[in-house]
Amino acid sequence: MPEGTAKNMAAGDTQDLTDGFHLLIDALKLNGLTTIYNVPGIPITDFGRMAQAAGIRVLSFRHEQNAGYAAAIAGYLTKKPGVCLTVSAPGFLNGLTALAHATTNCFPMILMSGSSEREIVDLQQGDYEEMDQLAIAKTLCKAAYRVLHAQDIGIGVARAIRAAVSGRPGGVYLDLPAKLFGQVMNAEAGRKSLVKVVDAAPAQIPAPSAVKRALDVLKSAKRPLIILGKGAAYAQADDAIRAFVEKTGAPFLPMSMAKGLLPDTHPQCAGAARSTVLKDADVVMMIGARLNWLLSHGKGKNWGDAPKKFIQVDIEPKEMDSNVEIVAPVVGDIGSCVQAFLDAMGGKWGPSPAEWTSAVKAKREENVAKMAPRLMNNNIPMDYHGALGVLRTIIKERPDTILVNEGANTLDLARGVIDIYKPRKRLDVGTWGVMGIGMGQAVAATVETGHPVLAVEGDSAFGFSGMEVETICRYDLPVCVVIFNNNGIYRGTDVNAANADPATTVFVKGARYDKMMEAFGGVGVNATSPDELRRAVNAALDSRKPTLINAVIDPAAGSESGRIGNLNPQSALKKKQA
Ligand SMILES: Cc1ncc(C[n+]2csc(CCOP(=O)(O)OP(=O)(O)O)c2C)c(N)n1
Ligand SMILES: [Mg+2]
Repeated sequence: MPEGTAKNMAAGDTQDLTDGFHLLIDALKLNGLTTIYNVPGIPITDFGRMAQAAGIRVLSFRHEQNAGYAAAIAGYLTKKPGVCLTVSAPGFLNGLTALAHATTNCFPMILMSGSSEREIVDLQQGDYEEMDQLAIAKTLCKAAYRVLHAQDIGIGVARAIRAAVSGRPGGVYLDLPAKLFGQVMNAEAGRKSLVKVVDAAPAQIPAPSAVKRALDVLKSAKRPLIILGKGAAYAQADDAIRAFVEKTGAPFLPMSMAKGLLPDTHPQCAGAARSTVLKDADVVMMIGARLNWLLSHGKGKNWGDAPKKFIQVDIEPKEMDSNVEIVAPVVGDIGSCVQAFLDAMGGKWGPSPAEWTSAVKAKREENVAKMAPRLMNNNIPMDYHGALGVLRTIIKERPDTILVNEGANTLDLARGVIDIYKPRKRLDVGTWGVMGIGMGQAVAATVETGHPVLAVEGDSAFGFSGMEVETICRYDLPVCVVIFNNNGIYRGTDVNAANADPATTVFVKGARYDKMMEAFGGVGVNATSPDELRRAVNAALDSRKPTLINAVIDPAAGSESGRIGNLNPQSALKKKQA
């Protein structure tokens, strides 16, 4: 197979030749990967240009981490790997956090990074942006590959796609040495080397015996509970999941990104009675949800003393018994598993015990009623509830809007207050509780779905990706960012008793984030009351213009670490002295 640089080829032959640049473009297009989230530079600038010229949408960000978070959430929303493209060493490292985040959250993503001269890197002779990227990526993602020869690009891309989406999805690293792009080969042989991946994420059908075992346990329950995780939302088996949950009649609890799989206002939704159902349930069926810290590992005081049986539905067999005994593991993809449940349940499935469902309903109504007046308060400065009450109504009126949410109080309170009505309409910090996903997710969410985005951001959280408001303006995206500006992390009231430096958790007081948006031609609004906030958000969603609303929140309103202050370590010494 002829291979070399264009310079070595006789000028007349180039008609029948292709190169690494074009093979990579063709391989991506052949597999329907037509959007790339990118930051250009050596050695991938020309590749980005050529990809754009070839009809791929190449969106350039201001920082690779944000491009990476965009790719990760694109994967979640589409079930196809989201593609992030970066330069070598520092660009690669900037993208790596998002790749690890994608893997932890089970989002399919491919990080493609250019890399420097192999021979020099391996001898550590100090090349431009020298780094053994493959070795570093390996420990932080599901799979990592390097393509050294143009004729292997087709196979390399195919492997990356399969690794990202099959089984439990995750992040894949594809190392693309600079020399690869310029390699030339016969065009016909190049075409033949490409692979269109067939059935990239094969269905994984659960064993009938496992399905029966799970249904037997569920049927035996006096106080059943179904927990839906973002794995269930990812599956895009929305109708089957709804039919199954409704057929069981059991209360269900959505994890934050599973909200909207069934509407939060559904009569079986136990979101507003979370502590009651976790404590009192006797059988818990988890569907695409893991028993990690977000569910207190399935034990401890949140789960009460009553003995419980756990049923777990997950594509990853290793997930079973991760924290507590799973009496009925069901391994398979969520769509196939839920369909198997529906088929095996047949016509005869009694309703959930009425005593239980009415107790949950009563608790839920009590909590909702308690919350209602707080959400209607007109306090100035605004508190979280007054501002969130406004946003809750707006999402109710515009249920197709995608909510992006990060922060501490801004996250924890918005998660509880803002009801979601449709699947995959709430995107947030995920398994790690990571700050910085905001603007990347906002860009990808609207690019991938066409729906407008409402990004509800703590002022600290926003800062991690704030420069991407320029990106939002540049591509003229229908994104409305609302910053809950309480002058700091958790609160804006901390004081440093030791010297003149500000306390570690506070920011410039009275900052005007809205001016940032205006700097790039977007709409900026400073909102000091619930009414101003309502008008500004509605105007933004009507106009679809890039908008940033600086919502002025009482600096004293928040609490340390939002709802997870208990995770802060306490000194035994302090306790002794107290
Ligand atoms: C990458 C990353 N760095 C740091 C943190 C720690 N952290 C958790 S929440 C938070 C910011 C909370 O402040 P803000 O976004 O303003 O929300 P508020 O509670 O003030 O509403 C930080 C820095 C994190 N979760 N992720
Ligand atoms: Mg804050």
